[in-house]
Formats: sequence, structure tokens, C-alpha cells
Amino acid sequence: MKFTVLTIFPEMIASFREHGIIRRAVEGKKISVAALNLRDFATDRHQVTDDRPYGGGSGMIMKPEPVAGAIRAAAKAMPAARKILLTPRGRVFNQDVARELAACEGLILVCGRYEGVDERICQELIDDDVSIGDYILTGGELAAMVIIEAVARLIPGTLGAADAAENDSFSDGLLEHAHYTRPPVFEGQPVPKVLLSGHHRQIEDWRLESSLMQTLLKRPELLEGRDLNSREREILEKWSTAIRRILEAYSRRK
Ligand code: 4GS
Repeated sequence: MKFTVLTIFPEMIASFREHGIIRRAVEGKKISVAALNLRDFATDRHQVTDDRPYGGGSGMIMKPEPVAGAIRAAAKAMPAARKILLTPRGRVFNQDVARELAACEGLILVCGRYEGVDERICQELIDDDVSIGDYILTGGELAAMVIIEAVARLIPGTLGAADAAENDSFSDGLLEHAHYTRPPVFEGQPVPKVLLSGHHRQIEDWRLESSLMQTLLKRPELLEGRDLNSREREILEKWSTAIRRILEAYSRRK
């Protein structure tokens, strides 16, 4: 998978590429991460990339010529890539969108600065608008890096452990189960006994119950929008019965 980021701050992408899983994936040729400097595509002597808005008002707008030039140059090198603008107007990025983008041959990620990009770019040269969330950044670069990181780790061979991505939160619509490592007792708090037992079936059951518990307590809306298998239904029924008993015992008290 090839990622090309169009930005006035290519150094941000250069340093991102030099650490952790992204660096390893680049070195292992699973992905490539390149940045094109929008300034290099400016058409004037001073390499200006912004200008004042027609109709007046505060703030500056990205000029269309450098953005168009950079998109066309990137698309020439990777004609099958999807051309994405990072913008709060876009559909909101999540793990489903990450999976969808991981199936693309390449991504051209256009980073706006200032108030935004000239509308004619959005209409003519962009395939897809993506937002990383309902808040305003000062540039699209962090959004592009978020997307590269989430997409890259879905590409086979980019993570150390072969199945690490499958076990993550959201891989099956649930949050991850709780995790523990040594020591067995930390500041008086023990690790759940079953995890030290070596009973793999019971450990799997405990992890599913823990995942459901984390999801119910922290992100209940994830459970509402999701199918439940029979094991998951059993666990929820068990809790429901336990809670009902507690409330019944309470209501019988004087
Ligand atoms: C986002 C966002 C964003 C919008 C870029 C104002 C500079 C800024 N990009 N998800 N102009 N949220 N972009 O806030 O992607």
C-alpha cells in the first residue's frame, strides 16, 4: 500500500515515518509513505499556497493551483490511488472505514491548512472526504497520520504478532478485554485467578466476558448496534439474572 501526503509541512510526515510500526512496515516494504510539498507546485515566484477568500472575511484559503498540481503529480505516479481530502466535512473515520481504505491500492491524502481548500478542488479532484472526528485541527496532517497508522496496521505483515490486529478492540465490534502482566499482585490488587490457571478454554471465556463488560460499561451503544452470538447472549442473560436477583432481594428488605 502506498500513501502519499500532500502538505505544506512534509517534515511532519518524514518524522512520523521514522518510528515504530510505520518505520518497520516501510523498511519491510509492506507500505510506502511519501510527502509532496504543496509549495513545490505553486505557480508564482514566491511559492504562495494561500490567498484571501472571495467575498471577504477572515482567514486564508488554500489556492487551487498548487493543490491541483500536487494531486495530479501524485495521481500520475499511482493512478489507482484514492484521492482523499481530510476535512471536518467528511464521513467520520472509524475501523470500518480503515478496513475499506486498506483494500485500496494507494491513498493520496490532501492536507488543508488555514480555513480550507478552494471548493473547485473538492469537486473536481477529490474522490472521498474523510474527517477524523468532530473537532477542528489547524491542518490535515495529524488526520492523515491517524489514517495512515490505522490503515497500515491492517495490512498483513505490518504487525509483529500475526493475529494482533484480529484481537484488537473493534475487530469484532467489542472493546478489548482487560489485560494483565506481572507481578501477580500489584499494590494489593491480584490478577484474576483464571488467567494464571493455564486453562485455555476458561481463559477464552473470561476474555469474552471481560470484553462484553468493558463494552457495556464504557461504550454501550456499540453493543446495541451489533449481533450477539449464543455465547454472548448467555453471558448477558447471566448478568441480567444476577442484577434482577439483587434488585428483588433489595425490594423485599424493610
Ligand atoms: C480535520 C478533521 C480538520 C479544518 C484543517 C480547518 C485546517 C482542519 N481534518 N478531520 N482547516 N477534524 N481539518 O479539522 O480531518
